[in-house]
Amino acid sequence: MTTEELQTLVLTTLDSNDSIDDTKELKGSDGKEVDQLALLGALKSLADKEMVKYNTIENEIWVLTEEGNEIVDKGSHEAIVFEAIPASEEGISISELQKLLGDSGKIGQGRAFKNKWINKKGGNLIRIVDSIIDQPRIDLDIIRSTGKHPDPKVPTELKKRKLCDKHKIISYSVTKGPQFSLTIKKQARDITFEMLQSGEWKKANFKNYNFDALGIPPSGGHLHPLMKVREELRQIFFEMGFEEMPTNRFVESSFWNFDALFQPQQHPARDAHDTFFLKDPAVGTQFPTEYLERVKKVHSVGGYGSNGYGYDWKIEEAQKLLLRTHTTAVSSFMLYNLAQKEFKPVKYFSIDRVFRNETVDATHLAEFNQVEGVIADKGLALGDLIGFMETFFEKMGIKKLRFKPAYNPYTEPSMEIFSYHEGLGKWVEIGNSGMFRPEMLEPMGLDPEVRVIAWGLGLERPTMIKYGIENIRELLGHKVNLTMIENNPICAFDLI
Ligand code: FB9
Repeated sequence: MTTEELQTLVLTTLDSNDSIDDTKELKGSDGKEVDQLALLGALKSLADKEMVKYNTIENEIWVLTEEGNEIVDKGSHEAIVFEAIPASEEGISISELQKLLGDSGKIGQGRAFKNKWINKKGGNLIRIVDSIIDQPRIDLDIIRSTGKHPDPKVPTELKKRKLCDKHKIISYSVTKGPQFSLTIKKQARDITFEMLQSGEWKKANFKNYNFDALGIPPSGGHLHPLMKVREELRQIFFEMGFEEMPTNRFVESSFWNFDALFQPQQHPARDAHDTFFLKDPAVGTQFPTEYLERVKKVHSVGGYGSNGYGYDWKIEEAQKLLLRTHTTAVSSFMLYNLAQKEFKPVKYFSIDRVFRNETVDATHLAEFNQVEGVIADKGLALGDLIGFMETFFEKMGIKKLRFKPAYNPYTEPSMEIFSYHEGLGKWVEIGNSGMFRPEMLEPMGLDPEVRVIAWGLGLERPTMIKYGIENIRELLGHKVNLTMIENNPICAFDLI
């Protein structure tokens, strides 16, 4: 029944009976009890117009479960067992009975025994009483038709056998309101220009303001899960006393992205297959010239104890502008600036987008967010790097780490980092790390004593694992479902 139909039913009933003691008695046009929830909506708007007044009536009634209804219809399991056992001496074999009654047989046997209706004789079951009273069936039938039982203990017992449950039934008592009438006058919601012009507003019947109305929840922005994980990682770095590097420059020169990191100009990562080079502007020219000369030298002929790469280093190559392939490009710039001042130990971090011309697949896009930690201090060793990473990943909820020797042009030694992921039940590669090479640090002007340890990981993988996202396209891109963004919980690493 529609709200309008329900309102008419209430008004006409009130018109003829002055009040409705319990709307549970109200029968709809289909003769069935009206839906109390729908009725509430109808009553609310009639009460708003002061056409009726209503109070809520709460009743608790017992309602049978599916099994309870079955027992009323077919009898209790124990009664069915009794009926299935022939009244004869030899009775029936248990296996026979099992075949006959299936599971209900098992349940029924136990109770029939307990009720001292049947007993075992040899391998068979026999009756030990002539007839029985199926009390549960009787009681459940009473409950089904009345919603209660003369002996309140009975339904409670039957509830334990999951045969009935207590339900709260809401209904209403209704009386006429001061504005009662059989016709529902449309209420004006707002005073309009026309009403003011026509004076209509003087006799209009305005809808009351519902100051309890919650109103439309203000929709606010939602942080993308990646940004939530990013914020968590930033807090971890700040907790560990790190300073955030400025990463707001996606376009870098090949010099800071590669050359400064002692990555040779013919390195495969430096060709357009892996790196997005800019067409316009294609080159950058602002470089600290002396430093650039030292970089040229260490690449071409070596120095600082290194043989270098022994190739003809070209400034044209270093000038090429590109979309940074790693935030390590920012680290090189920051370490160079550090070398220009009185040395002091530093701890830097960066979390931002990097771009690689890679084939897009379920876990790789042409860009990802790199997380990087860099620590510079005199006398740092590999053990410090491992120690720092254990502390860092511990705060990410990642406990068991393993390190595998690896290679990066700008770090020696280098290590890939693995952690055992209980949920995935396997060792997961969670990042890369190493000690920046002297060929990178000393041309900057850093004291040879200064050691710089660094590690990096991606933001996407931990976010996907944390939010149970299989395919990167569900995390980023036009296929992302916004509800996932809207209602995904705040990221708390200790839950990873
Ligand atoms: O993030 C990665 N894996 C990862 C990280 C956390 C994690 O958390 C789970 C809850 C447990 C799960 C997985 N990786 C690094 C490993 C792989 O996913 C890898 O396939 C993809 N890598 C990206 C690069 O892909 C081309 C992740 C990204 C990455 C790799 C290396 C660095 C940074 C990001 C680095 C570095 C570095 C090394 C030395 C000095 C300075 C920086």
